[in-house]
Formats: sequence, C-alpha cells, structure tokens
Amino acid sequence: MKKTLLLFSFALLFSIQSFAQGQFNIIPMPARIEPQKGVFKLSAKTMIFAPDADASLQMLITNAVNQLNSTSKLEIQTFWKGKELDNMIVFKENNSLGDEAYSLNISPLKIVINYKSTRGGLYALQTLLQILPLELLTPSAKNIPTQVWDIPTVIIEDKPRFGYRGIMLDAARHFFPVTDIKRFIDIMSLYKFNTLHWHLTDDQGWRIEIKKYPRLTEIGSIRKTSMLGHYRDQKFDGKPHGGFYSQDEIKDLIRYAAAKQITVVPEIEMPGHAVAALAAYPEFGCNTDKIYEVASLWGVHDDVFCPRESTFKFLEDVLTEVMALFPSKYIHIGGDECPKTQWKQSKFCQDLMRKEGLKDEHELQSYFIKRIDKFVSSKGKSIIGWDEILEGGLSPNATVMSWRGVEGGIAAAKQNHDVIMSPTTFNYLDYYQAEPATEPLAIGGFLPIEKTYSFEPVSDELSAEQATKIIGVQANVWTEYIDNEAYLEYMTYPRAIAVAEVAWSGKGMKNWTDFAYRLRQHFKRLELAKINFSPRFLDVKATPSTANNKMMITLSSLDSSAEIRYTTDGTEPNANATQAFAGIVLDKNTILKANIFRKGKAVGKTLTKSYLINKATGHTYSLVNQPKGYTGGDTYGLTNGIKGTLAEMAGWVGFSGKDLETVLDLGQVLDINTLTTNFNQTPWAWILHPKTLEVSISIDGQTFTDKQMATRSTNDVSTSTIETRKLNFGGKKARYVKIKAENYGKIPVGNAGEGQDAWLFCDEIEIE
Ligand code: TNX
Repeated sequence: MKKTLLLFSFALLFSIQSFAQGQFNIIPMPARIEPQKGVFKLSAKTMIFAPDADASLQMLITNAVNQLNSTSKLEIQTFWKGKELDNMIVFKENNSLGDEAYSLNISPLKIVINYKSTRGGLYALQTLLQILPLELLTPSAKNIPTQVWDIPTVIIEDKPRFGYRGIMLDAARHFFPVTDIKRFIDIMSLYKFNTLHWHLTDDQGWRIEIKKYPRLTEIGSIRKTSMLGHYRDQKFDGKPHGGFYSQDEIKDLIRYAAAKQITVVPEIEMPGHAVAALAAYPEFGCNTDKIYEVASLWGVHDDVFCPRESTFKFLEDVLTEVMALFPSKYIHIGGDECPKTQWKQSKFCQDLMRKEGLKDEHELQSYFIKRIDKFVSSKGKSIIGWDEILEGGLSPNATVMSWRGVEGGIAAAKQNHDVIMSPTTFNYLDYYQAEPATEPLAIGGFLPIEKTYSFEPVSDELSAEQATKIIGVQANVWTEYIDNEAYLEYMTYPRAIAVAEVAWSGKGMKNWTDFAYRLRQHFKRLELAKINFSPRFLDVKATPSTANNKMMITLSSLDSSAEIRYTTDGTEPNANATQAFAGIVLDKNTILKANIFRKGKAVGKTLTKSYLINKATGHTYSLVNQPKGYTGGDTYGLTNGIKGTLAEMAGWVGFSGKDLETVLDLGQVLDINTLTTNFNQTPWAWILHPKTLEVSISIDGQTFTDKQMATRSTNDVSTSTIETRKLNFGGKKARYVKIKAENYGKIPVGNAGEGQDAWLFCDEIEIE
C-alpha cells in the first residue's frame, strides 16, 4: 500500500515537473517558481503601469514594449502615472526585497512585478520575456490574425545566489569594436549577468587611450603579426593587428552597459603581461636599453614592469585616468603570471629587495601589488587581482579572482578576502567545448558545458562564515584564438548560460538534465537574436558498459526531439542508418559512427570512435589510487576499447606521483595468453614511463600466481614515446588480473619539472 502511494506521488511529482518544464523554461532558474491554474490573456488592451519606475527602468520597459509591439500586432501602452486596473502589467517598488530580487505574479487578472532596484525590475522583465510565447517575439507574429496570447499563470520569487556575476572579455589579444562589445553586453543582460570584466591591456596590445601617455595606444596598440594556428606550430600571419578604445568610446560604452544594469570593470595588467606598454615606454622596464616590440607570441613573457618610483608614478597616472572613466568600485590590476627572471638579474631590483627587507622576488611582486592596492584604495576604490596577488599578503579590501583552480579562492576566503571564482577547470570559455579534432581552433583544454554547469563555487572546506566571502562567479573569454565576433559568440554561448545559472540559482535549484532541456528550448530564442551559439552539447555521446561479459555502448543525446542513427562499418551514418534504441554490443574491432537526425537530416557532428576489442574490453576494475584529473574519458578508461595516443592526453588514465595498482575482473574464467599495456612518456608535461610493471593472475580473486615482471626498456627520460609492454601467460586460466605499475617517482634533475612528482599515464589494458 505504502509503495503504491509512493509510486503515485512520484508520478505526480514527475507530471508537475514536466508540466513546469514545458511552459517555463527560465534560465537562470528562479529561486521559487510555482505554476498556477489558468492563463493571463495578453492582448491589444493590455497596458503597462509602472508608477515607481525611475528613468532607467522606464527606458528598459519602453524598449521591451517597443520590441513586442514591433513584432506583433499588439499595441501595448505604458503609463507611468494613473491607476492600477485589471489587464495590466504592474511594476511596484518594494523596499522589503533584496537589491537584485524581484517577484513576478502572473494571475488571470493581471501581472504584478515587485522589485526594489532598477536591476530587480530589469530581471523581472527578462524573466517575463522568457515566459512570453516565442511566436510573439518572432517578426512573423504580425501575420497572426488573433492577437490574444495565453500567458501561463505562475508565482515566481527570485534573487541571485551571488552578487557578482561576470564575464571577462579579453580585448587585448584581439581587438573587438565597441559595437561588438555592446552586443556582448546585450546578450549578457538576457541572462542576468551584472559585470563585464574588460581585459584592456596585455603583452599583445594596449587598448585604452591614456591622455597623459599617448604612445601607449600609438605604439602599444599595434602588433606586427599574430600567431596562425596553435602556439606549437610557431607560424605567423604577417598582418598587423591593432585597435584601441578612445576615452569617449569608453564613456559611451560604460553608459550603454549601465543602462543594461551592467558594471564594467577595467583591467590594467601589472607587473607582468606588460610588453605592449614597454614597447611604448621602455623606461618602465628593467632592461632600459632594450628595444621592446608589442608581442606577437601568445603566452607568458619575461619583459615586465620594473618596480622603480618612476614606474609607480606612471601606473598611478594611468590608474587615475582609468578611475576617472570607470564608475566601477573595482579596478582589476591583473597580477598574474609575472616571471621573475628580469627582477633576478636587475641590480636595481636586488638593491630594492635588500632595502625593503624582501626575501625573494615573490615578495617583490607582493610589494608591487601592495603599493598599487594602497593607491587604488586611497581613491575610494578596491582592487581585484588574479590569485597570484595572494602570495605575500594583501590589504583586506583586495578581492581575489581565483583562476588556477579554486584553491587560490579557498585560501583567500580563509584569509578573509572577497573571492570571485573563475577557475580554468570550469569557467575558461576559450577551451574546447567538444572533441578538439572536430572544432575550430582553440587554445586547448576540454571543457564541455556539462562540466561548466557542474561547478559548485563554494567548497565544503569553507566554514559558513568563510563561504560568505565567495561573492561571485565569472566566465573568462581569452581571445588569443578568437579573432571575430561570430567565433566569440560560438565560444561564449551556450557555456556562459551555464555560468549564469551557476552564479544566479541556488545550489538546490540546479539540475543538469533539466537545464539541458531548458537550454534546448532557448535555442530558438538565441536563433531569433541571431546569436551564433554552439549546439555541440546535443551531439551523440557514447557510454561504455558491460553486458553479458561483452562491451556495450549506449548512444545518447540530450536532444529528445532527435533520432540517433549509427553505422559500425566506418561509413558516414545517413537518415537510413540503424536507429539506436538500445545498447550496441561490440564483440570485434569496430569503427562506430553516429549522429543526431531531425526530419531526416543530420544535425550534429558525427561521433567517431574506433574500438579495439579484446578479452579485457568493457570490464571493470578496482583502483588503489585514483587518477588525478585524467580518467581516460570514461569510468573504465583502461578497458574502454580506445587507446591513448601521444597527440592527445584526454584518453589516458593518469596518476600524479602515485602507482597504478588495479585488479581487473574479466567476469568469468578465461584462457590468458598475453597481457599488453601501454605507457605514455611526454617529458615536457612531466609524464614518464613507470619504473616497473608487475602482473599476476587469479581464479578466485584471492590467490594470485604466475607473477610476470617488466622494467623500462630504456633509461631515457627526455624523449616522448609510448612504451608497450607485453607479458606472456601461456594460456593459463584466470578471472582476475592484478597489475601494478610503479611510478617513476621524482623527476630527475635537468628535466622539465625536476624534483617534482612524475605522472604515470597508462592506456589501454589488452588481454588476448
Ligand atoms: C592564462 S587567466 C592567462 C591569460 C591567458 C589564458 C589562456 C590568467 C590570469 N592568465 O593570460 O590568456 O591563460 O587560457
């Protein structure tokens, strides 16, 4: 009885949920959303009444109304004064709400919005626009004869989880005209972001006009040439690249952003990433005789600002103009990736360190940042810096932006600093979002939207009080490889929409499957706004498992409206290819190709996987040490039928400083002839072949016999190679195989990463 009741309530829950899904696909997910019965009829007679709206909110409302009236036959009128009536959309100021909070109550009689600030009013408006039927916002809505639109009733109460919700746009590596940035702001505003962090200076370009130092833009904004292809290719396009923002353009942009309730935070990089500035004013570098050129190589450069009094004067002058332009409370001063090479060689720096009692160049960096921090603070503003600024102590009002993972942010919060989380591991939108081989050129990495969405900005390590120091979340769009607006949008969206939900919605409101569904519904809206987003997250995924002791692949897509079709003979799947309804059992080497189809058309990019099937493929194993980051792409990366290659790290199972120790279960007793393993050695990435390999076998999983050993085939630790080790068991019977590969240990002197823990990379385990 109890069970049926439970089942029943589950069914009920499910139906409410799917009902809510169908009608309300709001992103970011509001804090509370309760669908009601009935509809509000939006018609030519509906009016807007916003008696408390200030000029900014009036403008936002007017823009939205103009948009509605232009696409449809509606003629919604807006009243700033008068009387509240039925069939109105009413905006009410309500001071009991939080700053960015709002409520939206759509009832059959009227729509009532409560807000405290203009921001809250805007967010309510954005939510309402997401609820309105899409057809209403489509230009062809004009042709629809009946202009009475059913709006589902609902009660929404909403407020953001974090007060800082940002995107960083790097305009230094590639210049984007003001019109592009305005559009970038428009899109940000749709998803309730409130901060644009504008990266304005770097080695490859200085992009902000500074009146007192005109050469910064005259010389510093132009580089002779840019890199073509990957950094490792070392090729150049031979074309000058330049561009900068005049102070008038900046003022205009700030005004534009402010109207959309977005604060623009400028970043002026120091003491590193300074080559463009030094090309203009070499006297602020350590090597004053050097002829600096605006950098054309990406990456980190040794030429940095020299901590002379004259340099501080220069930077203070620059910051004075910057602070006069930007009303933002925050000024970002960079602080990341400052090589200490020149400071080590500079007599001036060494003398300064002695005079100031600084024990090394890291303390000199901290001295640098502290001085700038003090200057900015004295003007009533606060600095933000990348997490390196934490090293060596800071003033309490400095905010730390955690980029090298979350660790810097955690440490900063524990030291009572405000923290904005923007870790490479979740929020770097310059990383690949799908299989690199099938994507346009990107810097590297692999960050599918699902991973971005899974980010939890507040670590369990923090106490409740420390947790309050995590004030925000930011996506970073570095543009070394992004040189036009369409590509900028492709890389930013939809992943930034996932970041928007991470930053806005409460922990408990987040759900990947539900988000993916809502996002799928947003595609039409994004298309309507002509946003060049990437739909790649809907592409087919292959998940391995074991069925009847064989390897089984399940194909799936988050696009429930699409069919998945596949081939196993290496040909491109077409609309007649087999449809994937169930798992595909693989008992021989197979090239699997699959795609999603809508209306008979392939709409994704083809997934291609080459599986090498042997007795171990698809079988599970236990691990004594867990891999660090590198899991081989699947839960059972060592036996997933896909061999790692030197060209690509993601397929390997990797252990940092630890051994590979595993027991593999073949599911049944089999004849074991040979066992083959592969190890990766990529010295520049600190990956070395293991010292030894030991394998033994067992029938019951208790007693292991027939131990076989192998050692490294060479002492060479400087060449990139794959080492294959094949051990012979002469047809002995076994179900369990125990494998131990001993990590190389500390990296020998004279090699990249000397003295650090070596990585051990293994893939695949093959048994014949
Ligand atoms: C690291 S994030 C950098 C940037 C690069 C970026 C590329 C940070 C503070 N520094 O200079 O553009 O990686 O992903």
